[in-house]
Amino acid sequence: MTELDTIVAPATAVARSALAIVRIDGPDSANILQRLADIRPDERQATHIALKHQGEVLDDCIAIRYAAPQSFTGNDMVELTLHGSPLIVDRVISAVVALGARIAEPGEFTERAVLNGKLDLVQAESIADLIDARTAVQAKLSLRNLDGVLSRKATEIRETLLHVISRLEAALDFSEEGYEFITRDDARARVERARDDVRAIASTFARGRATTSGLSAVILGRPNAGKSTLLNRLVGSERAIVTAQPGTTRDIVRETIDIGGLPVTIADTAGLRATSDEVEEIGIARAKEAARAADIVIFLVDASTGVTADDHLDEFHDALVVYTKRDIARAPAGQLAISAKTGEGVDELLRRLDLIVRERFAAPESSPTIVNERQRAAVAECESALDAAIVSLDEGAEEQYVVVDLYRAANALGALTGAITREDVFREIFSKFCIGK
Ligand SMILES: Nc1nc2c(ncn2[C@@H]2O[C@H](COP(=O)(O)OP(=O)(O)OP(=O)(O)O)[C@@H](O)[C@H]2O)c(=O)[nH]1
Ligand SMILES: [Mg+2]
Repeated sequence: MTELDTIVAPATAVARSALAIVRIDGPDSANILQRLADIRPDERQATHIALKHQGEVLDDCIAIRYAAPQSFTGNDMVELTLHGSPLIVDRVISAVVALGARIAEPGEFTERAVLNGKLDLVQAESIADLIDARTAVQAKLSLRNLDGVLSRKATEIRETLLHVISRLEAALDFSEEGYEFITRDDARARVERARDDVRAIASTFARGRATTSGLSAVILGRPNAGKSTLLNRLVGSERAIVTAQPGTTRDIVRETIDIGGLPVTIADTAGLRATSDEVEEIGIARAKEAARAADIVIFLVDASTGVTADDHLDEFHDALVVYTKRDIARAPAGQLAISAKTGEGVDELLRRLDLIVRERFAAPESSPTIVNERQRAAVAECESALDAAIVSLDEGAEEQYVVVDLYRAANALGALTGAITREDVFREIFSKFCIGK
């Protein structure tokens, strides 16, 4: 095995701040620290040291030394808490590089943690999501996956499959003697339960993705319906231009607010109407395109004119229809009505939006949830392999065919968490399964 590089990088944003952390990871980390500070701090003891390089003081800092395998990466590691000056961070990193380390690649510390089995792939991904989280609900979902809710479920299902595989394979080895290590009914029942569990995980994708990436909402409606006025009220600032002239908004204006615990990016668009103005027409095309791609469409109807054929409301049947200008006109009974100008009814609109986000998009609070395309693909592969295995079992196919699909399913779950597969099957056979010798 080749010797691991020692790597260095700032762990905090490079900006003026009270403190800044620099991480050094790899076999040389403690030696480099010793050469900069003249001492080798005790493991896991915050130690106040002066960093010097080539006769110059770099900073006065707190160093913590971790010894493998008890560190975030599982390697020998040093964390330096410096004063938060980008210049100091730069000089310290240059000194560490001069002493033999190299600058870390993006994500390399976490990658090392995965390679050392400190984290699995899902946990590594959830660290990135957690750092990107903009709302408490997003942070909660990332923390659950970092804690291993999804990984544990995937591992549990995978172990069930490996158990079935090992018994079917044992039956193959001993087929001449006529031993049966698992009945087909038992195998089928276990595989079916695994398939149902995997299906349940697969079904969380839309919500998991929506929760991590946030949602898009588009405000549509005819010119002067009050779209820009509503956007401004929702974001609490004069973000979009409002005038009494129809056709004011041309380009899309976007702002993100928290609704139902998720970041929702709201787009104010050009009013929909037939027009000969080229710029306005482009704006209207963009509005429609944005609405088709949006998670939520809020369709504003001016209560003083009501719905007309020009609205083309039928093109957006999922839209939440909201009557505006209730301060000057009455909306049809039972319809959600607001005045963006006075604020009447806007709370009710926000409650409705909150409900839509929670009921249609937010991730469930407790079940294992997948959040990205890589995870979706792995789970889908597993589900299709299990479907195939069930068909084979039902058709009375030989064990060896069933086993091929079960391996594919187990490997897909292994790919999800980053685990290895074939060796695990051996371990399952040898550790728990005594063949009587
Ligand atoms: N009385 C009343 N006037 C409103 C209300 N909402 C908007 N307006 C007025 O209606 C006019 C148009 O408002 P905007 O918010 O610019 O309408 P818009 O839908 O963005 O219009 P376009 O950008 O042209 O498509 C302005 O004069 C607003 O002050 C409301 O709830 N009540
Ligand atoms: Mg507007």
